[in-house]
Amino acid sequence: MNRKEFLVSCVGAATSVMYARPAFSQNAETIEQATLTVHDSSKGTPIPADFTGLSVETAILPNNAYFNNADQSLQGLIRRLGSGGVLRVGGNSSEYSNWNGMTTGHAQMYNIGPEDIDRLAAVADNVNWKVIYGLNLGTGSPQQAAAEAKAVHTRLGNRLLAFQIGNEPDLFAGNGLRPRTYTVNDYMNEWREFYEAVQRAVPGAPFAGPDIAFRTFWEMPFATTFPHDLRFLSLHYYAEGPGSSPKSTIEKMLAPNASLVSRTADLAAAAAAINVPYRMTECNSCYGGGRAGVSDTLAAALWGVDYMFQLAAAGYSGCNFHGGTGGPYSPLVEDGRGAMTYNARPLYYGMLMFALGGRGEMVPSILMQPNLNLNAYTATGPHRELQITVINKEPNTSVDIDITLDRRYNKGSVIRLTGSGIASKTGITLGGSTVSSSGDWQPSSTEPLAPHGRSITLHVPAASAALAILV
Ligand code: BDP
Repeated sequence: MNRKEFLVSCVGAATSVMYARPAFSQNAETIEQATLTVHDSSKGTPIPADFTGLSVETAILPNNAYFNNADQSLQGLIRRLGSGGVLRVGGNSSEYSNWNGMTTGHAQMYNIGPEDIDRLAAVADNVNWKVIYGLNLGTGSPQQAAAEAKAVHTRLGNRLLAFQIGNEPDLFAGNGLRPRTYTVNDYMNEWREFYEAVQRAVPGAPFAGPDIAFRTFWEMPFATTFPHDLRFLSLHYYAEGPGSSPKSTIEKMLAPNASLVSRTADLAAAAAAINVPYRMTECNSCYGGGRAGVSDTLAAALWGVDYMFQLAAAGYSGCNFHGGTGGPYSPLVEDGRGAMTYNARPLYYGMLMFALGGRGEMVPSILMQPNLNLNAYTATGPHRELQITVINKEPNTSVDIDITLDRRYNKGSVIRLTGSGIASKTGITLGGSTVSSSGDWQPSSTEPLAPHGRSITLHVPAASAALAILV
């Protein structure tokens, strides 16, 4: 499937039709024209209410300054992203955890105890989010996993969306956790053993998997071997990496990535074979913790909102951005002025924009544009309001978009995601406002937008995104 076919198959991601752009448009600060035809009376594809997610390293659990009932900052920032999201706990560190002092004979680096699960559960309750919990396959044992799962299940109850067994097992053959000959069959044999041990301790416990890094040919055998045991299939994705490489650039992060399309096709086929949803359980702009000057810029905010819409349009049930507070890619960062105070990074603003414009059902639309790095997504909200999100990832080219609609609307407004330039790390605003460290945010500058009959014009400056809401 090529990119164009992929876009056509995605309801809600405007199908892009490119036309040749005159050479002069490469100059700084040009303005281009585009049109968007929105089929807002068509039936849409629902965006799941628990689509938004965050992903943290398991190693963060014993840090009582992170998930802590008394903290108002982290909880406020999570809450601002919407009620009913999903926290995923896992990552590389999940393969080196010890459960409650139980030994497995392997070198394990830190201990998690019931009190750590209590704190996680208290925060999940307070913010009304669910949890995906990764069990240690790398250096763990079925007995350890069963005991840990029992404690997690007892405390989280219905908030537990699923357990996963192992983090990126498709990399085990290369990262020293297993022999170089390790295959998906070996993984499935181990998975079954862990799964059965957990089921004996917690009958009916929900599971998902295989939580792989990128070898999506693992999805189909895994799905069809365990067709009745999985709530959803999972995958990870990083747009580029590693963070230490100067080749990890803003330009590369923002470029269309064909591997996401082909991996999604494998994942979707496997999920369809056993009729379950599929979720991006860990992802971000750049692996290796992200790259400063790339993952923590306005460009990452634009990348993030675009990527969330791309996944929603491609049928994903959700998307968990990795980071906690670590690395330049983290949507949240510790304030540095004291324990338990966090600040929103640019990527967080992208997530917040999705929270505002990614509700309800994605409806089809067609974007005609002169080969710009520009995407549009259209969704009808719970009250039939129309949400049009346009993301202009061009550093120097603005665009005027003539929008044609099926339906008539009385009035509209625009909220913008902007900063002082695509590489700016500070001064990012949404609706003219910043997000406070307790998650307070409200737009200070919404522009009115008057629909003329069934048409409107929207100007989207270079390196910015605009959300038009019509009612
Ligand atoms: C993923 C791991 C996660 C890492 C991330 C990274 O699952 O634990 O933190 O890569 O490289 O592969 O940043």
